[in-house]
Amino acid sequence: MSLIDRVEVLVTAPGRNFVTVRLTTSDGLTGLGDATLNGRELAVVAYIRDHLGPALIGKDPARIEDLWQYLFKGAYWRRGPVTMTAIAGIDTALWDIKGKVAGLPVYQLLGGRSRSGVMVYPHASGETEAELFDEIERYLDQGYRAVRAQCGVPGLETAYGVGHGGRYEPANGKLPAEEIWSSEAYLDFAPRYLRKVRERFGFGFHLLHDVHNRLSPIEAARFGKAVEECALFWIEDPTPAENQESFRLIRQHTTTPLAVGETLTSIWDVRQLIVEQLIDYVRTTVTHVGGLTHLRRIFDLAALYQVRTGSHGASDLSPVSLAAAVHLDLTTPNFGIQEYMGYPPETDEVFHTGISLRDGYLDVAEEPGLGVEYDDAAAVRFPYNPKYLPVARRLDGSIHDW
Ligand code: CS2
Ligand code: MG
Repeated sequence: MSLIDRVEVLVTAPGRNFVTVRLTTSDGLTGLGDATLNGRELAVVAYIRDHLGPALIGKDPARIEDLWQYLFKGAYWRRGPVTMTAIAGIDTALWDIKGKVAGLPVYQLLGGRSRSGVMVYPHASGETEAELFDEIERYLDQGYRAVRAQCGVPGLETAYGVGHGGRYEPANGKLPAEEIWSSEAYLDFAPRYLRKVRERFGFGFHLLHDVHNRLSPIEAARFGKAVEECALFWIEDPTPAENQESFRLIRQHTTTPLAVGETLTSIWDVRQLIVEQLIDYVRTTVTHVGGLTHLRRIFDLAALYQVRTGSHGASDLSPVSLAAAVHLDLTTPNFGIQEYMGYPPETDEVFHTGISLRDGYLDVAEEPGLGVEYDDAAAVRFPYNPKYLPVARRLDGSIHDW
């Protein structure tokens, strides 16, 4: 019988930091999993290296479900981003190995195709409306069916979601940068530019917008109402979701669809949002909810309540995460959309994937497992480079949700 022989935690920064788990079996098969937690990478490295990894040696890699329960329940301490990201790295690598053993792509193990491709949305952003409009035009010309729009807010020096003359990368600086936020300025400006986007480009594509936890429930309700005429695909994270019932208030006021979940780490964190139909899209992702084994469970719960999926796919999730997401998206009946920002060339030097993009749809290559190769020689050229996500302060200097 083939057993787990080696657990490696690989850290590299080709464009940004990524943590990758590589499992090797006694008969020489390897599996990869993403375990990147932006700004907290080394906490996950230590958790796998010092706690989970040693317990896996000599175990049967075929028993994915049992190993998941073992790692989750075996800690006694439950949930949380560090734990769930560490479990995800291992779980995803186990699915990769199972696919290689079977000689099948992972999506075949999950039930086979439900669709021919996975609709994605890229990020269009600009410090000014003119820059934003140029980016939207560029994406629509490239054939995307959906675009997320984020614009700088007049009067505020920085805004989340806005790239500065290139890719959007919020993790920056050896300590968290401090940004100033005004919900009043945002509430005044954002509905106006979103309306202009529709006036200029029409309604023939899906338009998305991320609120990034910045509003209170009643402010979010007002925002949702103000953008109803834009027929948005969704507004994302209108208010922090620790208090799941607060979405009831937003719901009572607006028909704008709501999406939540990128920072949440388990089915219990989205349970009420789903079973009370307080959201329309669940944005949990492979890497932060304990891998494919647990994400599948969330998606199945969502299906019962007509909630669709829309997984987080920012480029701080590695190409291994994207591959795993696309395999699951291909099979999930209640799939909605997948976030996709693409990667800079350095990232592609380390992670080789057969993922293809055509007419705004992603697909995987017909290779066994996840279809991702990790290039060790390239990876060592990009050493770990500690970086932090920013914090936000209100105009009076107090801390706000970033
Ligand atoms: C964002 C992310 O993609 C999104 O919707 O909310 O860019 C988020 O800020 C980063 O993933 C944080 O690491
Ligand atoms: Mg977001």
